[in-house]
Amino acid sequence: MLDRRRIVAGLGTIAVATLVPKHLWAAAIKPDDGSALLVIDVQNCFLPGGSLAVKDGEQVVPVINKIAKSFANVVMTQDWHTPGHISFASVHSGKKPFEVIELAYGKQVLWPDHCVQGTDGAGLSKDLAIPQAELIIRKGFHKDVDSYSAFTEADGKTTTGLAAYLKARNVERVFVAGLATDFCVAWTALDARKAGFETYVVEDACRGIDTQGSLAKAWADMDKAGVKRIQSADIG
Ligand code: VGL
Ligand code: ZN
Repeated sequence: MLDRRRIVAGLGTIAVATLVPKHLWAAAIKPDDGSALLVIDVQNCFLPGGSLAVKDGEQVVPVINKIAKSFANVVMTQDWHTPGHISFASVHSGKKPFEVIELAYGKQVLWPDHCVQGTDGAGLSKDLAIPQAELIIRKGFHKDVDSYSAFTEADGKTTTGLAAYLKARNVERVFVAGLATDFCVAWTALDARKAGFETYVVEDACRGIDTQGSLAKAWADMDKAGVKRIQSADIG
C-alpha cells in the first residue's frame, strides 16, 4: 500500500511537472571531461548562398555557440572534397544533383559541387565562436569515396581516426550538432554508437536536407541504434 509520504511526494512531482517549463525541471545533462561536442560541417557551402545550402542552416550557429560553452572538448568537422569528387553530379554524365547512383561501396546521392578543398565554400562559418575547439577532422578527401561520417568513410572501413582519438582522451559520450541532420550528423551519430560511445544528437542545433524521405529515415535509424535525441535546453 502507498504510504502517505509517498503520495504527497508524488503529488509534489506532478505539481512541479505541470507548473514549471520542462527545461527548468528536466534533469539537465551536464557535459563532463568524458564528454565531447562534435560540430559537424558548419561550412559556407551548407549556409545561405552556399552551393548546397541547407534550409535555415544558419540558425544552428548561435545554438551551437551557446552549448559549446558547456564543453571542455570540442571537435569540428569539415567536408573537404577534391575537385571532381565522385559525390558530385557534375562528374557523372547525364546525372543531376539529388539523383542516386550505385557505386562500388553502395548507394550514393549525387550533390552539387560543394566544399572543394581550399575554397571559401569549404571554410567554416565565420560566426562560429568556439575558441576551445581542439581538433578539426577533414573528411571526404579521397576522390573516389564519400565520407558523411566523422568516423568512417562511405566504404564502411576507412577510418578518419576520430574514434581512436576520442578513446585515447577518455571520451565516453559524444554530443552531435551541425549540418546536415540526415547525412553527416546522422552518419556520425550512427558510427559513434558502433564505436561504443553514448551518443546524443542535439536536434535544435541541427538542420536537415530532407531529400526522398531522408530526414525521417535518419531519425528512425538513429532511434533504433540507441542515439538519444535531445534539445539544446537539456544541456547545462
Ligand atoms: C553533407 C551532403 C554532402 C553533410 C556533406 O554535411 O551533411 N551532405 N556532403
Ligand atoms: Zn560532401
